[in-house]
Amino acid sequence: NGHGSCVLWFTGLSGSGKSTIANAVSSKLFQQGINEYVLDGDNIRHGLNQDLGFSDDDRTENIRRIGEVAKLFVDSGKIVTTAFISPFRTDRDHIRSLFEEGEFIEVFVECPIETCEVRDPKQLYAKARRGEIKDFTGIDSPYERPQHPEIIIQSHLLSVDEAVQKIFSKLRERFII
Ligand code: GGZ
Repeated sequence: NGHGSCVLWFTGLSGSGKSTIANAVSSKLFQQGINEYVLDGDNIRHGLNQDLGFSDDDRTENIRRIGEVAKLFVDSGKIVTTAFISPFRTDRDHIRSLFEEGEFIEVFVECPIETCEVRDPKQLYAKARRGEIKDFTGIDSPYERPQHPEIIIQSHLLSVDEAVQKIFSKLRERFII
């Protein structure tokens, strides 16, 4: 179908902009007639993974299943975009190992937690600070930054369009599109 397949694996804090940027990438790929799909909380945590919560073990299982689903989509020839916090380095590295060299593109959406907390679109940080949500990433549950991500998006410094451009450059550089 005229393009390669890969997974764009977004990782970052709640409120960092993963879903916004992932969806912007997805619609631009779609406009170009590229066979793409987005995996996010809406279609995964509410369906396949509705039995899972936010303990460390549940997050690991969440990410493991998403990795396997992403692999199926990549095998079917798509460009898959995933937007999950995926806080644990070993979990992300395990998923990387499922893919061929070059097929796994880790996109670190780097944003200071202070900025995420000010944005707080769903008031989840506020709830976590009040102790109404336990095990909240960045508050009382860890986030392990990627050490060698293929792409770093500093979402507090770039516009969504600039972030999309940066990701498209990588896809072109790798001859995926
Ligand atoms: C972090 C939580 C939590 C806790 C509910 N910790 O900003 P959102 O709302 O839309 O994105 C967050 C989403 C995180 O789910 P993931 O599947 O991406 O997490 S992980 O990869 O760690 O499995 C947030 C909401 O769910 N949320 N409780 N305790 N985020």
